[in-house]
Amino acid sequence: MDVKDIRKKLKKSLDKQRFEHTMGVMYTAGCLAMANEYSMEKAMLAGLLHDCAKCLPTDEKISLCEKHDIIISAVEFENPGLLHAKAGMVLAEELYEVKDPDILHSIKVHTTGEPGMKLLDKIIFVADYIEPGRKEAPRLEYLRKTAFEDLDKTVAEILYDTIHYLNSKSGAIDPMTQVTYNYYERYREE
Ligand code: DGI
Ligand code: FE
Ligand code: FE
Repeated sequence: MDVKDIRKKLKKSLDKQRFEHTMGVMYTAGCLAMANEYSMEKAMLAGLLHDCAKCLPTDEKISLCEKHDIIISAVEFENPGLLHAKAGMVLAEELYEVKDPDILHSIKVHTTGEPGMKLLDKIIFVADYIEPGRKEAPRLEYLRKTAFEDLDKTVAEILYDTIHYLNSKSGAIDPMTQVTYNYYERYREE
């Protein structure tokens, strides 16, 4: 499926706001790829598809995962919003015909991250957080600057802010978010 068709299909399956966010992540991922001598095409395609399952009803996200023997954790059952990453990987492969394992993997881990992420994983993780349409997160100006200077440090700072945000609203922290932070904490300076 070519990128134009993917874009058309996505526009129909995402709400307006999510589609705008998706465009922002696609272009931001492209910029981060330029800054890191990574394939711009791969980064933009991953950015385009990272939230492809975001607007599916919970039961569809669950059945997409179950069909592919993806284990759904207790935290994911309680916070089904988390499932759009794993379900997105399945949908990107099945519906959008993506075969590139790097792209599929970056979609899978884009919400919680994971220890020892590859460059594309980090590009998508960071682009998702700093894209121009994001308004609500704290320290956005700072993170948008460091993203182009030190990707690992930016991953660490985003995880730090996410964990603090979840704690402040008593949201359950996915064990993967925590182990990812434990791994990337070494890249924080302060
Ligand atoms: O899909 P997006 O909104 O673009 O971004 P995302 O895939 O990073 O999802 C962000 C949401 O996920 C945000 O509301 C915080 C939440 N989140 C991230 N890590 C965790 C989490 N929610 C819970 N309960 N636990 C986590 O560890
Ligand atoms: Fe997402
Ligand atoms: Fe997103």
